[in-house]
Amino acid sequence: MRFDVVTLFPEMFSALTQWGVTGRACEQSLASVHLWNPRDFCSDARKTVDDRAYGGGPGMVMMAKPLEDTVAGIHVAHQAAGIKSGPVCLLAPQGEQFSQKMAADLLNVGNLSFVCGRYEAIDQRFVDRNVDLQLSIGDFVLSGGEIPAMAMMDAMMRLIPGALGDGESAAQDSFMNGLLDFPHYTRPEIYENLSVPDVLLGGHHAKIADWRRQKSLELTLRLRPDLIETARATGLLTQEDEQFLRSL
Ligand code: 4GS
Repeated sequence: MRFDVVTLFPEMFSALTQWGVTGRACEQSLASVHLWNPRDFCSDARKTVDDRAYGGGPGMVMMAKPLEDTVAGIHVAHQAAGIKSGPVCLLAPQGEQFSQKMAADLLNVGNLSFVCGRYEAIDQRFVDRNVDLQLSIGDFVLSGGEIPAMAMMDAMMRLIPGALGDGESAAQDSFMNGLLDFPHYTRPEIYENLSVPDVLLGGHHAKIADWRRQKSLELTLRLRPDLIETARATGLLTQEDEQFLRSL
């Protein structure tokens, strides 16, 4: 999977490409991240990428032309590499809220390009002409789209077959089954007078699986009842799950 990212701060992406699971995915060429700085597509000596807003008000606006030339550069690179350009995504609070399902779905649409805004805003004409999809990581305002882009690429990269090592599994992750994760424990068996639940020490695999499923259901019902509704509506709950939920 190839990602192309338009950003004024390409160095930030080493946080994604140099560390941990995502770093390994890049190293093994399971994913690649190509960084594009709009400053490299400016025609003026000052390399201007922003200007004041028409209509006044505080804050600068990113100009359409350097961004559009950068996106055009990405398409040329895709053509040269003989690959299909996927959607161009803008990271913005007005976008659709990103989710685990979207991470899995976007993995199948092919190569993705992200546009990371800085400053107050982006000229709307760039958005109208070039952006296919607006995505958000939540209802808050960040100073740039770089962290949301990295969050989304992280969520997608770890779903690529082979990205997770032995003993790590995306299928077992919280949310892959539509529910919150169950509690986890490791050594020591007693920590500050607190013991590990007995069932986890017994080695009875079916009982352990039941306990974990019930903890997931219990936690999800308590903390995120909306997720129970969605899981039910999408057929992710069994008869036993429903029976257990009624018992709570
Ligand atoms: C988000 C967000 C965001 C909006 C980028 C103001 C700089 C900033 N992007 N989810 N301009 N929340 N973007 O706050 O995705």
